[in-house]
Order: sequence, then C-alpha cells, then structure tokens
Amino acid sequence: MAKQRTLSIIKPDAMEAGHAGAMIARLEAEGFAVLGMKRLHLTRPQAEGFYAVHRERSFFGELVEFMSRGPIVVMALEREDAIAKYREVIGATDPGKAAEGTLRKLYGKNVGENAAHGSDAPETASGEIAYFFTGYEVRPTA
Ligand code: 3AN
Repeated sequence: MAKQRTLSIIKPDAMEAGHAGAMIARLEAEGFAVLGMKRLHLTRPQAEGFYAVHRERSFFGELVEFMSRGPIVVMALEREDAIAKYREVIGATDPGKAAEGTLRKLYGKNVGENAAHGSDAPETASGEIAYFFTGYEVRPTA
C-alpha cells in the first residue's frame, strides 16, 4: 500500500481540555508524518464550507456552532494506508461505541463533541487538505 494523506482536525472540545499535545504525540507514534499543521479559529462560514456535504443533516447547525466555538488544530498527515489507519486510531464517530484506547474513546464526549476529525476517502482528503493548506504549505502530490 502506497503512502496516502489524510486531514486531521483536533476539535474545540479536545483543545479546551488540553489534549492536543497527547493526540499529536499518539499520531506520530502511530507512524503519521506531519506535513502541515496550524492552529485556527474558524468563523461560522468557514466551518459551514468545510462541512458543506453535511448541510442537509439535522445536526448541521450544531456541528457548525461547535466547530467555530474555539480554536482547532488542523494537520495534513501522511503514512501508508493513512485514511483507514487514522480512522482506526481515532475510533468510531460515537465515543461511546469507539474501541478502547482510541482517541475518541479517550478524549471524546459524545457523537457531536468527539475530539477528532479524519477524512473518509482519498478524494475527500485532497479536497480537505486544500481547504486549509496552500500548495506552498503542503506540496500537492504529483
Ligand atoms: P466521521 O467524522 O466519523 O466520519 P460523519 O462524517 O458521519 O462522521 O459526521 C461528521 C461529523 O458530524 C462527526 N465527526 C460529528 O462531529 C458530527 N456528527 C455526526 N453525527 C452527529 C449527530 N448525530 N449529532 C451531532 N453531530 C454529529
């Protein structure tokens, strides 16, 4: 399996609780290289743009409110099989159903405030990385 990229977000709940350092350390220990990293505080329109695919979902307003309520850390990560491996490390969307030791189990509160975001496919990963990083910050793949 070739190297792949994924977009990681440490969400406002995990930032507020001071878990960013532990989460980044865990991702590095799991073999992810940090290609790009920044701390941001999204406006509501910026959060709406990022989650546009979810705009018809009942929880969209709640999601946008949450994601814009405080700072986040966004990272472009790379490793072999990055998308599946990252989703394994963070665990299921609902922290109550996430496996022991996963980041969402350790640091998430509920299905909305679940500590971390990860891309779900290679096409979404490249779009999500481009949403936050310009081509000179994270070099596009050939
Ligand atoms: P994942 O982030 O695990 O791929 P998605 O794509 O189903 O999960 O949902 C995107 C984000 O929307 C989740 N990370 C979560 O923060 C939020 N979300 C999903 N389901 C709910 C829900 N029932 N209530 C509130 N927020 C939700």
